[in-house]
Amino acid sequence: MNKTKITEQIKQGCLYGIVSSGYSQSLQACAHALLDAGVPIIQYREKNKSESLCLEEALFLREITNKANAALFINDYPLLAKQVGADGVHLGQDDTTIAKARAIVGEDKVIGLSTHSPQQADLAQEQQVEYIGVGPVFPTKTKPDRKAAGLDFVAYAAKNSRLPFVAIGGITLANLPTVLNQGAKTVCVISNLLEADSIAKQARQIQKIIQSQRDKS
Ligand code: TZP
Ligand code: MG
Repeated sequence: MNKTKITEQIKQGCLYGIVSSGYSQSLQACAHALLDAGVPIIQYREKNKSESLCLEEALFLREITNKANAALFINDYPLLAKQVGADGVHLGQDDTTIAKARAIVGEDKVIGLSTHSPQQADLAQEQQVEYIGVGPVFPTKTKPDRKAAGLDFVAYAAKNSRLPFVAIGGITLANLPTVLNQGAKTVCVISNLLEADSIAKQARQIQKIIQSQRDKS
């Protein structure tokens, strides 16, 4: 998918899905469910798998995201993103530098950068990235070592970030309106989606709330 279209989508507001193993359904089933629900962006996030398995899974995700006309991002690994023709790579503060990642993925791909404080969000504005992650908004077992940055950080990003941002961390169907009320447009949800009885149904409900907030503005 086109880089401008993806960044515009993040700016306007959408659900950003992440697939990861360790949930009751397979990675493949999780991805299919998210795409069936029309989730436009999927990130592949695996921390402890072999390179060959990551390649196999990322290629599978590329195939099905292409069919669904959805964007695919790879967490942490610019080389893998390049190898599978992903739309971009998502980096944390301690991952490969933006310059190195850019040299690998190229100018026409999206780079996202996680930020955890207003100071990091400010610094990111000067970097060659297309969007920032903002969080964790709430404490989350998906990233237990990282203290919650809070709803105030979402409000700060909404007010000050020229880059589109994705609010992440502990977001659920129940607390989503609070996050959107702070000015978030796009949210990323992992456990509240992947642990749902019906991932597709949960994704549709979350997207309905995002859409109704968009309709108001
Ligand atoms: N970065 C900040 S919080 C987080 C990441 C990857 C985890 C989000 O997962 P969940 O389950 O939606 O809280
Ligand atoms: Mg990372």
